[in-house]
Amino acid sequence: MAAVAVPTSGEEISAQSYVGFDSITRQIEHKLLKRGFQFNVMVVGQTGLGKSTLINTLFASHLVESKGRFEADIQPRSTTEIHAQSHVITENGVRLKLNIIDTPGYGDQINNEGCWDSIVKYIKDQHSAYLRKELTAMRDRHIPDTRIHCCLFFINPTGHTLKPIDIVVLKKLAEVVNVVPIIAKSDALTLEERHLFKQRIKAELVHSQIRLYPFDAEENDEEELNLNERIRDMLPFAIVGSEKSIVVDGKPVRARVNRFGVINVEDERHCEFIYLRNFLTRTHLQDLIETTAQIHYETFRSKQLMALKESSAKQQQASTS
Ligand SMILES: Nc1nc2c(ncn2[C@@H]2O[C@H](COP(=O)(O)OP(=O)(O)OP(=O)(O)O)[C@@H](O)[C@H]2O)c(=O)[nH]1
Ligand SMILES: [Mg+2]
Repeated sequence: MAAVAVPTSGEEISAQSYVGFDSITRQIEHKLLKRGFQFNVMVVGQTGLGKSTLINTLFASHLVESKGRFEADIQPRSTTEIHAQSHVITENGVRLKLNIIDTPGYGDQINNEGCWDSIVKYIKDQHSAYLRKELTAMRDRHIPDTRIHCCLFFINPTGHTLKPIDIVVLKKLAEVVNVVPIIAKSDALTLEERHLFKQRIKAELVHSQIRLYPFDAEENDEEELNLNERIRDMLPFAIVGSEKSIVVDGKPVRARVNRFGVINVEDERHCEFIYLRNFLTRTHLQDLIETTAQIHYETFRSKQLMALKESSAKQQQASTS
């Protein structure tokens, strides 16, 4: 009888007869599709930069109230409190539960000290709620996820530099959430000005030691690393938002009209809106969700658990002395 070679531990072998575990990807897919995906995006930035408008543009329907006027007699509306809205978007049988958190613009007070506090607190509160659910004895099999997966940070299109307040807020946010910077209302800049502004912002971020998403992970393959590099090159995305459709060549497009003509939001020669949309929905959706859980939430969780341990050790010490 021929001796059968015993595979060494860890060696890759293929099954001799069909076992069927290759269907695991279909099983996972089925389960995930049934549950759907939850994606939570937040918009942050100075007042009037088009945060509410961009949300509407992104998801191509009028989801959030913005200052954009439909009729001449409607007063402009400014966002006055942190406001979350949920929507379910279905595409080819995939259900995306989208939570959009609109925040009031900051930076128009004389004293802007602490204007970011409520925003950072909101982000941490979601981590805290998740941790509490995770720690309960009878925890649910599936914990609803309200953690912010992506924070779009709006930069004023001045063409010069970031405001000191922006640097402070960016720093605070980057500690707790995936921050994606965007140049708002980029129709205010020529392509040349836009390019120079981007370089300046990048240099300022490096100077202030602000490290933004995407982060390279050890498990990333070459393709993913290249993609991240391309995204980092492009950041901040230069965006134009609009809720209005204008008919161009017989087709309705999201666009703005200014003194230079029609700016088509979805035309990459005009702005980088489609790059942002692809990044959010096609290439980095899952990574934004994973990074939130594995980096930001994990940091929060270990800090909280350490604090809990310390306080219970102190209590014990006090009761024995
Ligand atoms: N030129 C230009 N105007 C824009 C753009 N996006 C929005 N606007 C206009 O800017 C104004 C403010 O837009 P909002 O979306 O309400 O701004 P916001 O950032 O939500 O404002 P707050 O809620 O007050 O912080 C509106 O009149 C919009 O039509 C853009 O890309 N370019
Ligand atoms: Mg608003």
